[in-house]
Amino acid sequence: MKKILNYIDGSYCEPYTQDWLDNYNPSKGAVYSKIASSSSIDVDKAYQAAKKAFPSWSNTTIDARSAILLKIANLIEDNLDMLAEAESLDNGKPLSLAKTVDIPRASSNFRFFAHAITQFASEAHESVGLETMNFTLRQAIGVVGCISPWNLPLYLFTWKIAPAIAAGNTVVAKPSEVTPMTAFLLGKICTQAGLPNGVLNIINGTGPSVGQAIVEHPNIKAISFTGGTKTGASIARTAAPMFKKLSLELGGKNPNIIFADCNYEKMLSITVKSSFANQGQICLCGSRIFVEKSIYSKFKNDFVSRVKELKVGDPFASSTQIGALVSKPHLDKVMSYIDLAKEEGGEVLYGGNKVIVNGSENGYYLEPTIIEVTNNNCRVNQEEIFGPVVTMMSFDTEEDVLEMANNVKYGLSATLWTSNLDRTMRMSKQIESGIVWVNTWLNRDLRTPFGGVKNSGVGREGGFEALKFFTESKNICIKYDN
Ligand code: TXE
Repeated sequence: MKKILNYIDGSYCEPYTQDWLDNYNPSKGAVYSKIASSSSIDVDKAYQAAKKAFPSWSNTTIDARSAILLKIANLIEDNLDMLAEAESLDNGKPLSLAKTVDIPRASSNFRFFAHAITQFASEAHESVGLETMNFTLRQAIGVVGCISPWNLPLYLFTWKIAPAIAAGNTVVAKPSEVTPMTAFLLGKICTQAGLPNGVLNIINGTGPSVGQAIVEHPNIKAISFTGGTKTGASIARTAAPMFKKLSLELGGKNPNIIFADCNYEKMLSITVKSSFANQGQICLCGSRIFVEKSIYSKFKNDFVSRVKELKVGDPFASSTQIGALVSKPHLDKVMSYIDLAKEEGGEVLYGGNKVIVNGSENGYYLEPTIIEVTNNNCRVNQEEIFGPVVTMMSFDTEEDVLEMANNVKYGLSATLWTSNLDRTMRMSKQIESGIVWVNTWLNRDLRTPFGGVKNSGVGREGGFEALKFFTESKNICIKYDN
């Protein structure tokens, strides 16, 4: 059976303990490869390689670093089909999605930061009249840790690694043990692109073992993490007393707010996507839909009939719009929320059942599910489900919906559908979230800050924010005689 190895100092290697985890193909519900189940010994080996590589890499010219990142971007593009197939097999997402979103975005991440680093400048402050000149150095931090989740595997893995290495750091990275395949394949691409040995080291294994060892490592100075809010809190508890730099991109329970004056057709088709793209396993999905009362029953009918048309099936079939959920435990978790919704008095308007796909009877398929609720305080409206499940309810006034949108512990993103500019400005300013999309969803310009407030995390990724995170700024103050 194929083995997913660690990538340390430019070479693939087995874990020190020779322990292995099963890797599942979610579309079949069957084990199809073995994953290195590494320990702190492997993490330290990776750290040593990264430490050795740091002096030279951090002093490599911006042009040379940028050129290598561009080569990685090109190689990802050249291997689009192979990587998309691997992603779809490992994660259960439709191949069409991996081909058009995940892998192209992984390539864009490297391309974007290859260019961004050439434009990254720092400030100078002249203290006029005092014969003093200050300037800011932004220096690479050293060895940094990047820990990523399973929902957008290569997309989010590269979103962290690209700025980290562009800024001159060396990296110990851990992909999710649920979806390690494309990160494993990236190792070879980095070698082909001429990335010096030790600049990127990839260690596979579980969160409590490998993730924890990265976070606890005394000399890994910064941690960039995307994943669940509980895990983020545990990472913060470990890293904060060690005074590490931390960027935490956590869960969401995002409101999708629909006013009667919106462009209805556009709203309807994008709402289907923002509800169910990637099986609803995107932290940015609009999982709480609020609809203005005057169009509520029309929306309810139209939305249900559109969602009924979505084709759940084998991720490799071209007609498939919704693939398999990522794992059996995750499917069970999502289904438990559907049961909870019923207990709480919610009405399942559509879906709620497992789907049996011919030839893939053990796959983790679930119907897209719409639940009508009457109270924003119920648990299904407050807790992150992270699957193909949305709730919907009506609202009377702008004030009411704003109160409900903000009455949740998360604050990652919000979507607003309206043609009223005054309302757009009023609401955008008051919604508690890191991102507000108006008349669109998941529209990403990589220069913009990305991250959440409240329990959705701390820190911002994207553009110069990411390069600032992955550098330490130092003020140099020079006094001179006139
Ligand atoms: O994520 P984990 P899980 C949400 C979603 C989901 C829930 C749990 O609601 O149902 O989180 O998912 C590593 N120290 N999101 O449990 O565990 C882990 O190995 C260091 C939202 O699968 O947070 C993996 O590499 N690392 C989210 C990464 O953390 C640890 C995407 C994320 O996995 C660790 C995924 C530890 N102690 C889930 N424990 C988003 N924001 O997009 C685990 N890890």
